[in-house]
Amino acid sequence: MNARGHRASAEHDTIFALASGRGRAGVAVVRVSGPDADDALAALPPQPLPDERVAVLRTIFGVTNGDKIDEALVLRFPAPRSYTGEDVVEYQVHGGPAVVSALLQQLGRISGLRMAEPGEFTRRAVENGQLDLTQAEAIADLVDAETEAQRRQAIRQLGGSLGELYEKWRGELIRSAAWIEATIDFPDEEIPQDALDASRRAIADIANEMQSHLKDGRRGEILRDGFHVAVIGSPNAGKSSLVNALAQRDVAIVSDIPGTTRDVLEVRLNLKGYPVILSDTAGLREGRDPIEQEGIRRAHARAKEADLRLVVLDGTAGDRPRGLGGDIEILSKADLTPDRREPGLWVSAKTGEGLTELVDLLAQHAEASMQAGEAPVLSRARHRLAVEQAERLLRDALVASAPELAAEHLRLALTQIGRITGRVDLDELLDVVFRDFCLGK
Ligand SMILES: Nc1nc2c(ncn2[C@@H]2O[C@H](COP(=O)(O)OP(=O)(O)OP(=O)(O)O)[C@@H](O)[C@H]2O)c(=O)[nH]1
Ligand SMILES: [Mg+2]
Repeated sequence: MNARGHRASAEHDTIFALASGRGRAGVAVVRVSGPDADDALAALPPQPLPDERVAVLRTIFGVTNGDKIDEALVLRFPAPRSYTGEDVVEYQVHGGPAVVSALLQQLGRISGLRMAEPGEFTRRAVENGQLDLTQAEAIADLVDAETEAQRRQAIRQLGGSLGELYEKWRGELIRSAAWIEATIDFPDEEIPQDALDASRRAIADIANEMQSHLKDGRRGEILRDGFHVAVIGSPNAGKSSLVNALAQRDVAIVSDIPGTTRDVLEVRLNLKGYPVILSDTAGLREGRDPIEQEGIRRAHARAKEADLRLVVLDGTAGDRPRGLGGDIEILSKADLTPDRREPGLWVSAKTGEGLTELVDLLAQHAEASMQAGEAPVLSRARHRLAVEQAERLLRDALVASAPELAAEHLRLALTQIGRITGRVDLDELLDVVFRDFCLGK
């Protein structure tokens, strides 16, 4: 076990994989991690190891037939100062698929080496205490980030801000738990009352902090997943045309036959740095056939789930449906309606009139529900569930009728928090803190 209580991975085998993207590219990166990484480097071909952390140009030869594979830049990152915390070797080769597969094949022929499973490098980084789980998630988010705001959130989380907050809570709770456990384990000792009072106050403070941490309008999760906008309205109102115009692509079928759209169709947009997912839906009316009825049922369901409902009203129609439960209403087909008596945002999918204003409006709504302040935000439902349960358990601990019960609630709360960052080695930590606080001083 290392300082953070994670098992050192000396018993791990050595793994390798393409670390960069698939397909042809100028350069591809192949990573090798594990105790045999250096030996593998020294085997292709047999020659002394380069200095650590210095890029060196090497000609790579096959182990079996001595065939020249490629000229590569190689880098060594000896443990523990590497991504995984193990010995790591990286090859930068020319990014052709045949080059990459030849190198992977050669590595596979070295005994003790095997292909990495998806995510295995990062998993080892977590196991070796290089990253906590929230940081591992942040790496996945950073790789997936499509917009500026997503990138900012991921990089902040990678910096450890979220993990640090949870670790701070965990550290304080462990102290409080230690005092309460002391009253149980050492009933004859004099446990200072003000220490117990301070513990209770700390628990109450953290429960309140958790409460406000949870009251964030799901902004971190929305930013990760995208802000969902359901486009709803009557058949033929121009919903699909509008979605196509906003996406600047011909994604949805448009026709003058009412009831054209049946399925829910999603397009991802980047509106001023914010990820927005538009859902085109079936026009709402009494469905004519079972398929259309199912489409309408899906439209209602999507509207309910969405973060925002954009109602498209047919600008050319005399009577317009009201009460569709929209957050924003727009009037369509502005180009066909030169004589507009009705106030509102008029939009034309055909001429582009009003689209800039609509994009601004959507971006404003997206920004308002995603923009984060300086405080670290929950970015996954997994975090939210754990914090919710932990808060409840802390409140239970505060009103518990006996110290044994309070201690049990606290332990469960600690486990919940520990699960978020991946640090659940509670007993060990409790022992350490307990020794410091209650016995040895
Ligand atoms: N001139 C003009 N025609 C439009 C505009 N928007 C839509 N239309 C026409 O209106 C008709 C219906 O458009 P759609 O986009 O298919 O309407 P919808 O709301 O998706 O209809 P459903 O899928 O049936 O619910 C088509 O003939 C479009 O070409 C517009 O801005 N200007
Ligand atoms: Mg449609």
